[in-house]
Amino acid sequence: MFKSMLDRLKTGLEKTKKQFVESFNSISFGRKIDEELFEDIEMVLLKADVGLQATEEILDFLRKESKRRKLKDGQQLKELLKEKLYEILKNCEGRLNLGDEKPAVILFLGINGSGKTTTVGKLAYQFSKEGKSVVLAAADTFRAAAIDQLEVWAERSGARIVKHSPGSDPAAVVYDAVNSAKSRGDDLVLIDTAGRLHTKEHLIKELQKIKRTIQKLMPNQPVETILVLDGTIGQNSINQAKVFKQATDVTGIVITKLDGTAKGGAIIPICKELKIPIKFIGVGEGIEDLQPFDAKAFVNALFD
Ligand SMILES: Nc1nc2c(ncn2[C@@H]2O[C@H](COP(=O)(O)OP(=O)(O)O)[C@@H](O)[C@H]2O)c(=O)[nH]1
Ligand SMILES: [Mg+2]
Repeated sequence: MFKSMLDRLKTGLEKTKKQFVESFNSISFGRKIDEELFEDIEMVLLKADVGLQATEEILDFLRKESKRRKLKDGQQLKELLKEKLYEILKNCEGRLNLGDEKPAVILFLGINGSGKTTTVGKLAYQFSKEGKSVVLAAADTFRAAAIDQLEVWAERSGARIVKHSPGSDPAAVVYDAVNSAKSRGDDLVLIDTAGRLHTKEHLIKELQKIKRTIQKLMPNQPVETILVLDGTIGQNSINQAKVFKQATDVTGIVITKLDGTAKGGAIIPICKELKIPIKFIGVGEGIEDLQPFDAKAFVNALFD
């Protein structure tokens, strides 16, 4: 059976939603607005991993604004909360910047296991479905298995793969991939990288080398640099992201595995603290389970 995007989003956010809806139901929104209700809402937000700072700010807003608007009951307060969450998250909606030339180049970063290869595969599938020719660069040369995994996604998505032998220089793979895409007129190059580097200095050097390689071949193209974050670790991903942000210019975030966690509320502090556009969210392991981040749909899915 075909599932709509909205259904996938709702199913994907089920665990986080439970945290919201069930607690809210137990809070009973028919009741009048008092300090106890605010405290209950605070608990819900903290449990969903919205984080201390963001939760305090939201509660502050709810207290002041409900007074100003002379709200009467919990139901109205719930609407106000939805409004506030949407206002925060809409600042973080972002779309891919593919530039004006061919190929567009998208570089994927993130620690091992965050979901890079899967995201590359899902995205390759979406672009292929739109009729675009996609090249996958197997720049995670750390393990043979990583290259094999990308190869499976290339087959599933109908993309071409450029790979070297395990242990070879990732920048050389990137060179071959971008160069061949340029000469063949392919639309996109998606670059899968390794997440395990010994030190931060090593990470910075490696990323800079890859970026220089791309920019030499495509001097007028933006290098869309996507950081892939594992949604199941909630707010802990923020510190991880800061390391990558220091290492290179990150232009977008993908949050994966939101289907596997009740900590989906962490998207709020991720948005507020990192100030990097969230471009996609992963809501399952399937090839169709990657969606553009839509703040309105996200907030609605939490409360429906
Ligand atoms: N449930 C779920 N699993 C995901 C999602 N994205 C990735 N995964 C799984 O996370 C694991 C690690 O993903 P992988 O792409 O290999 O991570 P990488 O090491 O960053 O390349 C795999 O088992 C994926 O199937 C998602 O959105 N939802
Ligand atoms: Mg991988």
